[in-house]
Order: sequence, then C-alpha cells, then structure tokens
Amino acid sequence: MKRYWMPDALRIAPELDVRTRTPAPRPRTALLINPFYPKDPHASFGKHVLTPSLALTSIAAATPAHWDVRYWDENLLMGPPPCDPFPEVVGITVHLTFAERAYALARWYRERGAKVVFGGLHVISCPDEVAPHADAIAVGEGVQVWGQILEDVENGRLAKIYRGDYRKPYRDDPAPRRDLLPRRSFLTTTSLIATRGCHNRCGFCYLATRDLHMPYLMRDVGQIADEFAADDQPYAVFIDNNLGSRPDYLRALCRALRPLEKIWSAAVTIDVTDDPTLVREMALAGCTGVFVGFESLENENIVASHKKSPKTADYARRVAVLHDNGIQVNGSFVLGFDHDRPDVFARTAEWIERQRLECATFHILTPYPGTPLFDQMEGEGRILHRDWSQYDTAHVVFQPRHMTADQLAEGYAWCYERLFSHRSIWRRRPHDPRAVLPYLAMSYLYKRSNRFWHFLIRHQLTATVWRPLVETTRRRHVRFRRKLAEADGSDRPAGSVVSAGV
Ligand code: B12
Ligand code: SF4
Repeated sequence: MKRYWMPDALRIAPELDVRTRTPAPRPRTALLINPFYPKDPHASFGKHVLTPSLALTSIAAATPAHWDVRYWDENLLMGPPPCDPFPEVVGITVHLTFAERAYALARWYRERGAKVVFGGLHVISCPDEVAPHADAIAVGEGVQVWGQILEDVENGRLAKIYRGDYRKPYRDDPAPRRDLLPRRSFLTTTSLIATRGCHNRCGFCYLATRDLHMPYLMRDVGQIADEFAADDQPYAVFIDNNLGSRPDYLRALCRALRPLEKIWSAAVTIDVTDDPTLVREMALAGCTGVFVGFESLENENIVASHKKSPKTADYARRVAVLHDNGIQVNGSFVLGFDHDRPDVFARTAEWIERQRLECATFHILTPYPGTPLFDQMEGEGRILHRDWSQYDTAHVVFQPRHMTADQLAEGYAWCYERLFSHRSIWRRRPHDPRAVLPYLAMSYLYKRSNRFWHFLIRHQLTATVWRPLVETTRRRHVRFRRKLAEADGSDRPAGSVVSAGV
C-alpha cells in the first residue's frame, strides 16, 4: 500500500501537560472547544479549514451577556486549548470519532476545577457512555439549554443532564457568533444553516439515530440572507444536511440570496434536479457547487438504505442539468454496501470520470451507534470492534458481505489515488475550454497540495491565500449569472468553476 505524507500535527492531538499550573477558575468565563481529530491522509487536508462547524458558535450566541465566552478549535493547529484566564465552564462538542480526545480534555480541565459540559452528536447517540466524563451533558439541541446550564452553574445547582428538543422552531435563535472565529484560519467563516433534518431517513445516516427526532424545519429566508451579508465574506457554505428537501423553500431562499451577488455551495440530494428551473434559480442566486450524496451506483444499495432517490441510471442526465447551469458537483460515494463487490471501486471511479464530476468524496460504510445499520450489523455479528476513533468513514469497522475488510480498505485508498491522479483530474475537465484553466488550478490546489495545506493551516494563512481566489471566482460568477439570466437555453455561458465545495 502507498505510504502517505502525514505530519504529526495532523495525526496526534496536542499534549495536555499534567504539570501545567493554572490560575483559579474565573467566574462567569466559558471556553468552548472543538476537539482534535486525526486527518485522513487520502483526502485533502483543505477540507478541514473550508468552513467551521456551527455547533459552538451557535452555543456561544446563547451565552448570557454577563458571561465571557471564548472559542478554541484544536484542528487549527494552534496548540492545546488556552488556560489563562482559567474558565469556570468548559463546553465541548463530542462526535464519536473524537470522543476519547474530548474525555482527555474534560479530565484535564476538571482536575483543575472547571465544570465540563458535553454536547453534540455522540452525546445524543451514546449518553450513558459520555456522561461519566463530564459534569453535565446536553442531549439534543443545545441552544435552548445552554443559558440554563450557565445559570445553574452560577447558582451551584448544575444538573447532570439537560435535554433540548429539535422539534421546537428555531427561527428565534440568535445568529451564531462568527465573530469569535479566527477569521484567518478558514477559507470562509460563513457556515450557514437554513434547514434542519432531511426528507429522507437513510439507514446509515446519523439522522436515523434512535433517539434523534429532527423534523424538517426551515428558517426565515431573510434571516439567512442577513447573516450572509453580515459576515462580509464572498463565499458561504450551507452546512444543512439537505438544503433541497423542500423545493419551494429552496426557491424562496435563492430569491433572497440573489441580490447579494455572492457565491455559495450546499449539500443537496440529486432529486433537486427534478425541476431544472430550480437549478437555474440556484445558479442565479450564486450557487457554484453542490455536494451530492449519490451513495452508490447500485440501485439495490439505495433501496436497502431506504433512500428515496431517482434510479441510478438517471444520475448522469441529472449531473448534466447541474453542469449546464455552471454548478460543479462534488459527488459523495459510500463504499462497502451489501451489494458491493470488489469491482465497485473501478466502476465508481470510471463513472465519476465519465460524468466529469469536478470532485468526489469517498466514505467507507460506517455503522454509527444507534442507527438501523448498526443494529443490523450487530445482529449479524459483523461489527469488528467499537473503537469509535476509527468510525470516521476512512477505516473498515465491520465485515463487508462480498469482500474482505482489507479489500475494502485498499479499494477506498485506490479510489482517492485514482481521482487525485493527474490523469483523472484531466479526464474530468469541463467540456467548455474557457472553464478548463480555473478548474485545473483549483483541482491541483485542493487535491494535490497537502503539504501546502499543512503550511497554510499552521501559519493561519488559509484566508490570506484563498480569499483573493474566491473573490475572483465570485466576480466571474456574477458575470456568468448575468449571461445565464439573458440566455434562452441554447446559448449557455461557460460553466464557472469555483473553489472546492463542501
Ligand atoms: C461542518 C461539518 C464538518 C466540517 C467541520 C468538522 C469539525 N468537527 O470541526 C468538516 C468539513 C471539516 C467535517 C469533516 C468531517 N465530518 Co463532518 N460535518 C459537518 C456538518 C456538515 C455540519 C456540522 C454543524 O455545524 N452542524 C450544525 C450544528 C449546529 O449542529 P450540531 O453539531 O449537532 O450541534 C448542536 C447540538 O449537537 C448541540 N451541541 C453540539 N456541541 C455542543 C456543545 C455543548 C457544550 C452543548 C451544550 C451543546 C452542543 O447543540 C448544537 C446546537 O443545537 C455535519 C452535518 C450536519 N449538518 O450537522 C457533518 C458531520 C458532523 N460530519 C460527519 C463526518 C462523518 C465527518 C468526517 C469524519 C467525514 C470524513 N470522512 O472526512 C470528517 C472528519 C471529522 C471527524 N473526524 O469527526 C458526520 C458525523 C457522523 C457521526 N455520527 O459522527 C456528519 C453528521 C455528516 C453526516 N451526515 O454523516 N465535517
Ligand atoms: S439523504 Fe443524506 S442527509 Fe438525508 S437521511 Fe439520507 S444520508 Fe442523511
């Protein structure tokens, strides 16, 4: 197997020195931490600084005004989290892949007198496992309960468990505190969320977790446009699970975003192409890229996952609808489904090249605890281990049906190697010659520059280097959409290829 370049800083969490002496906790000071996770050397390191998660900026926005709140993301390679002033409360977001790191951080801060509160996906799926490591846990929606948690700390009556309900409308939630983010460290700080939930409930998705009830809720489109304008960035990433679940809503959102003359990308399901006029509206509103969960080219896999999706034979036509509107496609593929055989890797890569997808993301099928897929695998005795740190979709954690675990791991690595190769990048160049150069520049920067990415992240140069490129792209796109608005369908302008998507 090929050996990948992997600096320690992207593989090992910063050391938490047990000898460090810290001042006494300062009352009404909260520190919010996004813990470190090891990066997958097969993929681009750039994806980790494209756009921040909204978990902690949302929580920060719910912090009462008389509290001082700080933010620390260990993945920005700025060392271990700060301890001066020493916080009275530490809030940590916990996903299964970095649960162990969250526990280590909690231990370190608790030993020094801070109260530690956990929230996040792993708290929802495995509350009994996480609870002993924290003073309190927030199960579910966190914005609703964070103020209460801090009030209870002030009054010395912190409870062990708080529950937030995803069914409550969140239109009145305050805008996330993006001002707390280190702006130089991200390609854009404008992560936006317009909707929650998804019209699907695929058996492998975290949304199908047993105790997670997240109906599809939408925010006021004007609020989203205001947040986008306020953050003063040319490019935003919608972190919604599926921005396209309600076509009417998406259309209204596009109309609200259009006057901003900015660019954005979002995750959608491929049925967004059911109505090509909606795709056109997306392009006119500044959509330059979509992240599409194709999952598999085998219909049987899609059916077994309970995903409501068009037939896979129609995917190619639908990709063309997006391309025709200058929207680049980052296809997401899951490998290792029960109907996958060892030829799945080559077949998937071939298809991606034939459709000229600008970008593709591969995931080894991963049964997240609490999902129907986990129950199925466990029932069939196919779970190989419960080392959650390896449940990151880059490792095989279950016994595949029609291949060995090694075949699946090697096939996954091979897919990335192939898609990031010079030959594959060239084969996927846009049809329109005018779009080829920007496509090549972005592809090489995103896919073949991991040493460069490490340098940018370490020196907080991501925004400095990328922002001019993104701004140039925005200007090109504004010209593109003017022509698109005038075009009658026969004379489409060149597809405008933009920076790496979600
Ligand atoms: C932005 C994002 C990223 C970013 C940033 C990640 C990071 N950790 O910094 C990037 C692109 C780098 C990324 C990478 C990956 N991601 Co990601 N990512 C997301 C995404 C799209 C949005 C997250 C977000 O902002 N959500 C919105 C916030 C508001 O919701 P929330 O996090 O649940 O937080 C709420 C509550 O949980 C709670 N809460 C959360 N934290 C706290 C803390 C406290 C103190 C309290 C009180 C409450 C609280 O309150 C919040 C407000 O209600 C989600 C999908 C999604 N739409 O959620 C996937 C998602 C989280 N990612 C996922 C995965 C698998 C990955 C990768 C492993 C994929 C890969 N192979 O590369 C990598 C690596 C990350 C890792 N090892 O964990 C999965 C996780 C599945 C799981 N069960 O753990 C998700 C759910 C996508 C999916 N559909 O499967 N990701
Ligand atoms: S379509 Fe995507 S976001 Fe929706 S349930 Fe399926 S995998 Fe999850």
